[in-house]
Amino acid sequence: MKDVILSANFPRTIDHRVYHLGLRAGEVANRIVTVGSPSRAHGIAAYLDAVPRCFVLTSERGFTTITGRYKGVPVSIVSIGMGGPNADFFMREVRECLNGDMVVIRLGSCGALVDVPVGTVVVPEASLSVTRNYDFDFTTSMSDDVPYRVSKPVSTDPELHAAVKDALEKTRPEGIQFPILHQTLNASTDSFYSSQGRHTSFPDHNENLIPQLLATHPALATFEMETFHILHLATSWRTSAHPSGRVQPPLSALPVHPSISPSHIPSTQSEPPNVSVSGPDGHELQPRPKIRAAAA
Ligand code: R1P
Repeated sequence: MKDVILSANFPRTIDHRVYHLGLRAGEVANRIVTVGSPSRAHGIAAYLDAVPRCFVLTSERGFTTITGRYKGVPVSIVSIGMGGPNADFFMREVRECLNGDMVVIRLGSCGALVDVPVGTVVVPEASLSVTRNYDFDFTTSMSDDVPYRVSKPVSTDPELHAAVKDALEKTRPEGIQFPILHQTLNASTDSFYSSQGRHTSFPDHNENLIPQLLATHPALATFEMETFHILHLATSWRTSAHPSGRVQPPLSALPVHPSISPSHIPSTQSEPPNVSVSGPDGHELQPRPKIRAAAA
């Protein structure tokens, strides 16, 4: 990746790669499964079609993208590491490499706040965020403020949520009887430790956090660290016309990286093409694609 920044606002390399994931248009599909670790990404990629061979890229910053086809449909698996900031890099940078809808399913592990066997699969309906309140005085605890802030919940895409639940039920291995929980609430936290109620040598003032959360949110079943931010960005994102009123040239028209043989890059463009609409001045306006997200 050539280390040249073209714009401080949205940095890309001179060959149009987004700066942290290292991708450019054509290398990531509209349908994405995101996971936390590269080994999991490669494990899932084993189910992709053998032909064409998958595109695999691990960026300088440790994001791994594997793009291939599943039964002919382009899919990417993206390993993003942990936490909201990494989820933010993922969502924003991938969005800039795509046209049309972006469909994201986060597939990850979580802690359980309900008494279910290890291995139970949960497909939450919504997620809220629990974050450390830096204005609370953690040293003295002499503060009128609360040590942790809890957001309103944000919903998953209902159609995608139902599709993920149905697919998991249909493909459940024989002999595994655990229920798939799907009417629950998730909490994404900004720490694996303090804001998930774990006790370390730091004065985190989190002794009452879990009982308080369960009292105010009885459907809360899981703790993890990424889903809320993915859902928040998915529901808040909307495209608009380019300020000039003209449709921006699709990034997917850019040539592929010369060091990667094009025959090794599965086409990511099986989505229906965007339908152009005209503004009052006759210029074409961008339609409004969606970002749809769910988690399991
Ligand atoms: C913490 O150990 C990590 O595990 C969970 C949490 O969200 C956090 O990222 O997710 P993954 O299993 O996807 O890594």
